[in-house]
Amino acid sequence: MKEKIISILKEHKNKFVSGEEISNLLGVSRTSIWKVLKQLKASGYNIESAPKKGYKLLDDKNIYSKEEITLLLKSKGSNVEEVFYFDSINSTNEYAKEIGRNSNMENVLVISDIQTDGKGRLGRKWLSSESSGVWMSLLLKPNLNPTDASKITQIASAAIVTAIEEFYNLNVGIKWPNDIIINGKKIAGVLTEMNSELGEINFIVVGIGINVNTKSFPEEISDIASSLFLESGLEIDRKKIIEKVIYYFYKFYNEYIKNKEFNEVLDINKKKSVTLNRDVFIIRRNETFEAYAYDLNRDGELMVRDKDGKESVVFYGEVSIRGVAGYL
Ligand code: BT5
Repeated sequence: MKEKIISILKEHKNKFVSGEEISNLLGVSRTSIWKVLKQLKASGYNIESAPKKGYKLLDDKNIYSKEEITLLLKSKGSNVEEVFYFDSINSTNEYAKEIGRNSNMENVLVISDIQTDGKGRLGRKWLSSESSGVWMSLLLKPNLNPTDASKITQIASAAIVTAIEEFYNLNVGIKWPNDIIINGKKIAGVLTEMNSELGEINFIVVGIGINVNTKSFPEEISDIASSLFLESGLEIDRKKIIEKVIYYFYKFYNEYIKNKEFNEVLDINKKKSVTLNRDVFIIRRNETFEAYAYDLNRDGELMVRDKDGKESVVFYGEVSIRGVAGYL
């Protein structure tokens, strides 16, 4: 009902709509409408109420909630079927995996304002502070071979880059396989996790973390991390970033799932790569070796050449990459 009342107020933005009118439209009592309006005011909506006239929505900017995100996605015809929103959660990936294990739902988007135990790859941490970033996970159930799951990371990276470049005049790079980089610093990361058995995928969770309006970072990552705000000076409503990233994600994902067409994603990953055409350290468990990264193959895996000229493929998931001359 909350979502419906917000829609009605938005349709009449800056105009009064009476309690009776809302009550007739929704077929519920004026008392329950009054209760919802009270909740909406408490959660930040600027609603004027006047006796006999009713209610007028004055401002709904920057409200980060299930209803606002759902309405925005719906208004753009998104493939997302359901949004779960939290003010705080341990990790949106963990929650999405739980839904994946316990239900038949898919195309579910889990979002939290804060993550208390945000996860990176290989057991690393993802710092996810309040009111500053987009921390979200999509639950998918594609009919794919488990070996193709790494392509989902590249689809997400391509979507993030394309979306960011629509809003900001910034040059965005991809550090293979999952880091989004601006001016040499990390502003976003992707963590794809899969649950599969007997050669079949049960579900995939793609977790996306984007530092949008973050003003500063803790010392442990301040050398390597940045945000869209710090790089551009622009503060943007996080919902807009969500909507665009999700839009491009599904554009590329549907192309791949329905038509097995991965070329556009591969092209973006190559064109935007800050890893290709340079010497890199490949860090695999306790072993590190140096090689020249010269291409991505058709599946988006990194192709490298070692000092003896021997060529090999580096698979997603098992490695970290560092530039020989620093983080990149
Ligand atoms: C990643 O891992 O980059 C994947 C990040 C995925 C985060 C999303 S948020 C929503 C969803 N729910 C989750 O729990 N996770 C996903 P990796 O490549 O392993 O990078 C982790 C490293 O990035 C850390 O070891 C830090 O050095 C650095 N780091 C941590 N927090 C950061 C931040 N907010 N911004 C930039 N760098 C960060």
